[in-house]
Amino acid sequence: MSSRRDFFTGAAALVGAGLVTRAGAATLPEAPIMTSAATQPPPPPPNGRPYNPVVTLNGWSLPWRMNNGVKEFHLIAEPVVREIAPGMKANLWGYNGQSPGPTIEVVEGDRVRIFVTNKLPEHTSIHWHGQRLPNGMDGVTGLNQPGIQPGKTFVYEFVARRPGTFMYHPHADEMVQMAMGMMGFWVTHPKNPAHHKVDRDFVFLLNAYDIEPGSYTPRVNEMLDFNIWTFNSRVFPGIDTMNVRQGDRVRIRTGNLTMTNHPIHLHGHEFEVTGTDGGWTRPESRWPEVTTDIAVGQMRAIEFIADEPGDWAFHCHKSHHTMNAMGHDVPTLIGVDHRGVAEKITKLVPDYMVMGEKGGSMGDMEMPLPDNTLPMMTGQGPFGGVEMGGMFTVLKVRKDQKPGDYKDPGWYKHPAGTVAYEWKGEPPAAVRNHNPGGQAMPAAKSPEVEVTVRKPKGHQGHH
Ligand SMILES: [Cu+2]
Repeated sequence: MSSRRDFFTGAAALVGAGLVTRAGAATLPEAPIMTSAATQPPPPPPNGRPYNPVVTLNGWSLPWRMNNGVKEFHLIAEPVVREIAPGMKANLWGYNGQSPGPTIEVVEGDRVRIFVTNKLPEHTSIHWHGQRLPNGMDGVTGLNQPGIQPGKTFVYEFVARRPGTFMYHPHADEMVQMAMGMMGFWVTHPKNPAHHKVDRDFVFLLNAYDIEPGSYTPRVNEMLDFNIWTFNSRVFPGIDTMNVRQGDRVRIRTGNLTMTNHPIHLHGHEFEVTGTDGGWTRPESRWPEVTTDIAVGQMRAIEFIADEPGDWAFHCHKSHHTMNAMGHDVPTLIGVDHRGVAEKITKLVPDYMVMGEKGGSMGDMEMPLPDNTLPMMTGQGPFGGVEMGGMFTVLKVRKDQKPGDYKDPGWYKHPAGTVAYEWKGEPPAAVRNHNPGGQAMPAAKSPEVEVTVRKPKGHQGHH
């Protein structure tokens, strides 16, 4: 496993270094490969202008080579195997060993040269979403450049003129290549590191896949019915938590490269949108929110002071986006007594379980699954099943989390008397609501149900 730290300290494990030699192109920068899907805490920049690095959730930032004042990066577009969460892997396309690709971090005013080598079976290109750049560097195949054919390397070069939050993705056979996971994050830091300074700066992309339970490769021609909703190609409980110190100013930057919008919701705090894909928002344009909707192709940077200690949910508010596959096409059975049916089926199929009679909860009862898929709603918390999947993680706010420490501090220890509890007093006498003057429901006569039919007036005897 190679990490950024390994790279900077010159450790071996640089799978990509061999590629450069094989290509015989001595001028190509190294293309480090990441083999782990874990969050790689950011080292400070080894050279160039100083900046405060971001933390990519379940991702990493791409090291560069400084060449006569130009920051040189090497991206390799290639098939990868991405662990979506423990228990499920997907055959995706990505960059440098992972999907999404590595985050690229540069500083406002940096001249940047990006080598892109295509190891996919078809042509590709990279569009630098949101950047000011020469038109011929914008990456739209056919419009701004020819496609990068398999085996070929293209060079993009421009000055990172505008500080802010960006993405990169192909503009070639886009529907297939993005459905396969080709995308990455880009941050251009302000020239003055004191500007827009925060204590923690998290980034990730919203992405989605259609992977049939038990299979490994996304269905690339899917238009709407995706079934795996991910933060950086991970689902809960595979998404790392965001661990911060109480009182930290926290920024979370998100870009949406799915095919639908996501109302992203934070518990326990209010935030403001301080940046979009167009740049920093003006302070007088901001208002407090606890949910912000992120449309397709948009980016949002939210900021808040993490002043409430605890384990706070952070998730997309579309409830089917906090579920994994197998949540589709299940009929609503709330209130339906199908015990008799279940009994008969159980005689034929032992262990058969009818879903949904008392709601959809499966928190304490996970069904046996085919290989390589995940439970619909899962994850264990300190009080039992969390019953979530997909786009869900936890913001952990702790008094004793050290500055620069991103390690998971474990579950929150609640002060005595601050957890919701079961009331155990005497129940009050039942009171029936007679609802005088209103339309009371007729009482059902067991076992037969009496149905009252109100006939329309004025039509009696006219049929
Ligand atoms: Cu969503």
